[in-house]
Amino acid sequence: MKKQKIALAALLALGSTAITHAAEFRSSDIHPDDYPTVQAVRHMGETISKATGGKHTVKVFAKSALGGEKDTIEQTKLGALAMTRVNVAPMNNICPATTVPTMPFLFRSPDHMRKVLDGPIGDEILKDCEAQGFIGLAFYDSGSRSIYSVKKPVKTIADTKGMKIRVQQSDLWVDLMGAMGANATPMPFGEVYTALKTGLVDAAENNYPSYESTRHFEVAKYYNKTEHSMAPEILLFSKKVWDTLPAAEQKIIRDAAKESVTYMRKLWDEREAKSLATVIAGGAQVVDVDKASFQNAMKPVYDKYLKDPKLQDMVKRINETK
Ligand code: BDP
Repeated sequence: MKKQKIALAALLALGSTAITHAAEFRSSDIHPDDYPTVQAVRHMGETISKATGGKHTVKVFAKSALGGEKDTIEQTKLGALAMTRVNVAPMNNICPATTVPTMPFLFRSPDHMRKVLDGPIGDEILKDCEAQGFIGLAFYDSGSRSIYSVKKPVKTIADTKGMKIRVQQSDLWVDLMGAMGANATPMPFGEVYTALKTGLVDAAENNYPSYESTRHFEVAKYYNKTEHSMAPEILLFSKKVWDTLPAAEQKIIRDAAKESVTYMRKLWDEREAKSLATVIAGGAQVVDVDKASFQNAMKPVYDKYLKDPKLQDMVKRINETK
């Protein structure tokens, strides 16, 4: 009884807006249950549940159960969904700063990427999404993306000329492939397997875990190590829902998200190695690529997407990050 009175007094002291009901935050992901992004958000949910004494929980809907990334971003903006875990690419047209970590050949290594995204630059990018209705909670790893092709290997940029390559739904990606001389076909992730199989596209591009979990390696057996982008994953919370939560609970959610990054990275490193072994056992061929030939063609992409001095400065600081 006494405890209840104290709790009530504390809540009243915070003002009426601070009194919220217990919530089950629904979160979406296009990946299957065992994928590191899904596991990481579930882990975050457990942390939140513990820290709020079971008041708030997170339920992750995996495997595009609530739609593709463009749809779930929209639902999150409207507040119909509390959270969504997506790649930064479909945010490129919405939140300009997300183009920076998507840029081709920007990060020198996974460590470089982690260092940048864990620091002030990462926070600036996350913050930039707020004006568009999203609380950027964290970045997750997504490894390097490389082109995988059905009919022939890709060894230099001459090989991508005229190739139809599936990309994520982002203008930057269309131009990135254009700079390689390829024809980009933007489409949701869930449609790629059929597109490769029916010849609608000649190739797609992704990291090892996605190439493996989707079984794309069965159709496109050349995994050509272009490693052209390390576009990370981003975890977004609906600003509409966020604004109904008391500050103390917002802090719990932010901290739980940051903490889940360490957990995710461990799973990620393990999964990359496991996926590589699986695709090789399944007949995929990993092809070495003349990376410089691709790198040298990227200037038009930098010129077009980094017109804003703020973004140019970010790239400069990223390059200077040791
Ligand atoms: C994967 C990302 C996922 C994207 C997918 C894609 O984890 O968020 O939807 O690539 O290419 O690596 O669409």
